[in-house]
Amino acid sequence: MSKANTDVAEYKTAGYCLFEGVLRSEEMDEVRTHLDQLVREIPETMVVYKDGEHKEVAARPEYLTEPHAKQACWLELCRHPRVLDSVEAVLGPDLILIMSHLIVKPPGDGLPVAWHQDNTYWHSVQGTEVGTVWLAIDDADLENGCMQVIPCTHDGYPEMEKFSTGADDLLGLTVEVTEKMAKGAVSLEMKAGSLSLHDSYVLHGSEPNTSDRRRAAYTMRYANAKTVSVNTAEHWVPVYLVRGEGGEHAADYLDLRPGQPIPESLS
Ligand SMILES: O=C(O)CCC(=O)C(=O)O
Repeated sequence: MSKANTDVAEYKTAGYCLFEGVLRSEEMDEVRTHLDQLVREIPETMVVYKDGEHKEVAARPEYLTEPHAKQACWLELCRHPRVLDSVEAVLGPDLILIMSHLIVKPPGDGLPVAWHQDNTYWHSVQGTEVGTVWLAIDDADLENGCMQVIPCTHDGYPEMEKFSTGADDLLGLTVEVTEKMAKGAVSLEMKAGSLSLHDSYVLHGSEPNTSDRRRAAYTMRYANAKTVSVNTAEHWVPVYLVRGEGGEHAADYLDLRPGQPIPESLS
C-alpha cells in the first residue's frame, strides 16, 4: 500500500491530505475525557440514517452524530485555530462548518464503513469545495480500522450510484469499487492529534476494528463559504461561519468566528 499524501499542494489531485501533530497530547487528553463521558451516557436506542432511511437501532458509539450542535466542547473543537489552519490550506479562508460526527469503534467489534462518497448523502449542500477533517482521537492503524481512501477518485466529481451492502456496517450502502481500484487504497494511519482532510467526492471507507484497542475519530465537515451553498431550510443542523466571510448566504449562517460566543443553548 502506498504512503499517505502529506503535501497540501497535492490535495487537489489526490483528493486528501494528512496533517501530522495538529493537536497536542494534553489537548487530546481533554477531548478523550469529553468523549468518554459521552460514551458512558449513550441511550439504549438511537435514530440513525442507515440503508438509505432513518431508523431506530440499538445504540452504538459509531453513531454519535452532530455533537457540535449539542455540546459546546465539540463546537469549540470545530473552530480550533490549528484545525481551521489545516482546512484553510485546502478550502481557502472563508469557511463554514456544516456537520460533524464522532465515529467510535469499540475494541473487537467496531463496525466497518463500506466504500462511499460523502457528497451523495448531503442533498442540502451544493458545490464541490467541501471537505471532511478526520481527527484521530485515538491512535489509528489498519488493525483498529483506520480510514482508507482511494486517491484521485473525486476527479471530475462523479456521482456514483449507491446500493445496499446487505451487511452490518455503518451506512448499509456502498458503491461499485473494482478490485483494481481497491488495490490503490491508502491507509491513513495516524497518531492521536493528527488529522486528515478528504474531498467530499473521494472514495473512502474503513475495515472493522479487530484489535483490542478503541478507534475513535471526530469528523468535522467544512465548505468554502463563497463557492458552496447550503439550503439551511433543509439542512438538519445550523451552519456556522467559522472563519473569513460568509459570502452571499452569510445571513443564513450563525457567526462563530473568533471572539463570537458559543450559543447559550449548548451544554
Ligand atoms: O471513520 C471512518 O472509518 C469513516 C469516516 C467517513 O466515512 C467519513 O469521514 O466520511
